[in-house]
Amino acid sequence: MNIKNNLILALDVTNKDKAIEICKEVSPYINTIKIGYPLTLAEGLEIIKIIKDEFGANIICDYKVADIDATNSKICDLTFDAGADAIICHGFVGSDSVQACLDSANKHEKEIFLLTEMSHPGAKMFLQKDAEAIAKMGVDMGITNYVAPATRLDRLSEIRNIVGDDACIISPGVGKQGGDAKKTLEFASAIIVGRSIYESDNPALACEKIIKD
Ligand code: FNU
Repeated sequence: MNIKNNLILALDVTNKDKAIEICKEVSPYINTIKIGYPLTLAEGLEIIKIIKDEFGANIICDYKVADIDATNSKICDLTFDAGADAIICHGFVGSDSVQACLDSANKHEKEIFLLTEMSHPGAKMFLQKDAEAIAKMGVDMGITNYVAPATRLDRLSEIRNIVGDDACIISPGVGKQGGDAKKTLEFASAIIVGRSIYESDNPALACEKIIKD
């Protein structure tokens, strides 16, 4: 996936008009938009195509897919049929569940991003101890796209070591969660930024600052 300025917008607003307004403002800087549960639950799956068609953006659906294989298949099929270019899937559920996501992506000629360790403090309670094993599982499965935290650069660096230089790592946690854009991009292929952009009085300027920093 070609990610302009190595910057992905997390479009976690809960209203279509607001979502379109933000996308318009940031479109000179951003070509890849992450849509998660807040916007999807507010506006329905149709919002994927609306944003994709209006802005020609890559859409990554952040549905953190984490179910049994049969259910994961259905979730991924519906998401790709709705127009998503990629979907974020949890790794902790194990290889059979992740394989179902991968099979759906391959069938639709789309991509998955495997979530290793999350960026929030609570990730240290359970997920962190298995994050390296999750990344190794991803490598064994031939997965080339990952999500790893901007809030703990030592962990991000460790995950980069495991998945290799050719893998694409997208990294949330820059800005409101405390992560630094430039330092994160020493290890990550792209950063994911939400509130620092969409809550800004001037989202375009916020993008510019992040890119220049
Ligand atoms: P912002 N996100 C995250 N940490 O923050 N998908 C993770 O480990 C992860 C994510 C998402 O803090 C989060 O849901 F796997 O406002 C939100 O959409 O910049 C975005 O990344 C961060 O938003």
